[in-house]
Amino acid sequence: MMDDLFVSLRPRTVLADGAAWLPGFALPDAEVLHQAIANVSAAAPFRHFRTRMGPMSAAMTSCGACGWTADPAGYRYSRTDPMTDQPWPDMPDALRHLAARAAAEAGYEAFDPVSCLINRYAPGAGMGLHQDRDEGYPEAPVVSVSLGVPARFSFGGSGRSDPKQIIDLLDGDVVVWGGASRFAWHGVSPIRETFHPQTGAMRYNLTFRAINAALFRP
Ligand code: MD6
Ligand code: FE
Repeated sequence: MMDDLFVSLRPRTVLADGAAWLPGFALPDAEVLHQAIANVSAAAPFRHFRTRMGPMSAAMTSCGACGWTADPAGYRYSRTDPMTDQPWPDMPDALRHLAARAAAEAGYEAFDPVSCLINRYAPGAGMGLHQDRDEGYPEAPVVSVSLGVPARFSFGGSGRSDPKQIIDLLDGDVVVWGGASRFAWHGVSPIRETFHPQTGAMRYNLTFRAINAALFRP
């Protein structure tokens, strides 16, 4: 009841051509999502990748046929988890279906993600401005699900210094972007210290991606 009220107070919003914000879309699946995060991270633990710029403040893991990895040499999608040398855990069907339903809501039919990157932000963690451009599949959108404490998200254009929209992503919010917005610059401000009943001080973000198999690395 209260959930319905809050959802109706934050209507679906087109952020830009190809990009839609679906407030609360994933709330009915929250339990399943939390269970999936627990299962995936039991097999493929959260870790802070080190890049040329130093360790990332968000901890990450993945599920699906490949996972996003980083080291000082660069970024790539790998078939195995470099921490365990095992394949990444399977993507649960419920997650794949949620992502496909969200994509369809935003006008992208038949979205079939092969990878889900899971980011975990503790208070103070954030993500600098970036583009998602390692997927080799520009026709497919990225579907992003936020869980737990809020995040201030900046969403710009395809030029790094284009004007940014600032939006607060709350528990259960989904953002879908593709088309003309597929290479929009975006980032997450440092997470404030607050509390969420399911996640404590943490925020989780799941991004579902279709990736060109030719780009997978071992
Ligand atoms: C986050 N999200 O929300 C980080 N990338 O924590 C992303 O970097 C992102 O939300 C591509 C598409 C959607 C996203
Ligand atoms: Fe991104």
